[in-house]
Amino acid sequence: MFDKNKSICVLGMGYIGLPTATLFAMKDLQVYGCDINANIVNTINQGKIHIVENDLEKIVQAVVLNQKLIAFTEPQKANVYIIAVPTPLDNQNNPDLSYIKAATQSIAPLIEAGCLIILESTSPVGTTEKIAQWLSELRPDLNIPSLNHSIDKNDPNRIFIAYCPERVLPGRVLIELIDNDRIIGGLDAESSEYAKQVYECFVQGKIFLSDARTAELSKLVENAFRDVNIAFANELSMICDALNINVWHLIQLANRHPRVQILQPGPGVGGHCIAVDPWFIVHTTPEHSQLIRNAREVNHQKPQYVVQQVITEAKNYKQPRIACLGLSFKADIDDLRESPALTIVLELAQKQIGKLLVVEPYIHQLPPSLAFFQPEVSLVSLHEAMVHADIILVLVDHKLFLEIDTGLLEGKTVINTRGIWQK
Ligand code: SAJ
Repeated sequence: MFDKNKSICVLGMGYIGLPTATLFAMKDLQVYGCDINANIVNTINQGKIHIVENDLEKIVQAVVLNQKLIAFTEPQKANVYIIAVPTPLDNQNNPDLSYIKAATQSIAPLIEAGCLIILESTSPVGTTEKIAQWLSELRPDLNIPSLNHSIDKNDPNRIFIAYCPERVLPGRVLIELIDNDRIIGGLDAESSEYAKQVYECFVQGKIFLSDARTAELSKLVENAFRDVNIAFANELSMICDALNINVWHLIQLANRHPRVQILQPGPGVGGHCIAVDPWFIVHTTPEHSQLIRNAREVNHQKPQYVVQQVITEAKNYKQPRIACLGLSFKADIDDLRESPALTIVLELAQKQIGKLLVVEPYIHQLPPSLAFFQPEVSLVSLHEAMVHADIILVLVDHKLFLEIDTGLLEGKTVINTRGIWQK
């Protein structure tokens, strides 16, 4: 079914779409990258990238140079279409499928019999079926599979549709796209099989076939599982504060049990996946998702708990100077999206708790929301913050912070949301 002469059109040149398109192009397939943002398209066509991801720029440069990857603002005719557009939440925490719908509508006139449409965007259960439904309305001339209507693989009028989620960690995207096991869920067995052949081009992990609904839920469940487990750790940290027990030591001891593996508490859960995806489950089955919803709420409220801790401690100082260590959503990346650290610092700035000395080695200037509060909020070096602050608020466990001379902490109040410097 699939061979090197087939072309691929990837819709959405973001954190997943661009690396995926690049890996196919590296395997000598003709790839068209499509994004509605003309700046992103121009950047890619110059062999450059608009996101931070290890090793990506040099391979984008190579595949753009040999014209295996060409970016456009409109989708191009191809044999395989991969939809990798955002699925954000609206302000009621309901999934917004408008980007997926727009992408489907944009490819509908281009699709020919024999084409494969792959959805990669993290999506609520039933979204792949929605794509099939939208396409059957737009293209009644095509024979479109559904979960209860399998079509012969040789039907000359048929198309193929599958859901193929990724599970890669930012910063390791290229390695994990290649090495991770993958789940593929077709609307029928023929669609799964076709999608498997496509990903086998570069995936070295095992590929497991399932149906579209199971594959959709699997992606959501992986992130919800992690969210629930982090919520457990975050709840423990608050219980321990109330009981005056060191939560880090407690977890270390409890994890000596052969079947217990508690995760680490923190200032909250950030990023654009774990803090978002569990809501997709809650949205589709609210009456059965109480634990998942509660966990999400525990993690969502943790930044407010930290803000209160700082307010309480700041009352001990006339003009408190607070070192805020880290802004990113996790260690050693520059990504501030949905970052609990940023939420906390912003709230402290708005509440005018004191002078905020922000240390974030992965950025060169404050984000506009914080820059607004200058000079009460400033971006400083680690040394300057450690020397001048009364309160040290640890928000991210960047490597740089682990190595400080802990003698500098003497006489200062430490609020340690990440449990570093325990020894
Ligand atoms: N966190 C804690 N305590 C922990 C572990 C993490 O507070 O013990 C916090 C982090 O500080 C961060 C947040 O959770 O704020 C999320 O970080 P993460 O490293 O757990 O995950 P992400 O968001 O970078 O990537 C996740 C991954 N999913 C899982 O591990 C199940 C990744 O494999 C997915 O591909 C990605 O979401 C995604 O795109 O869905």
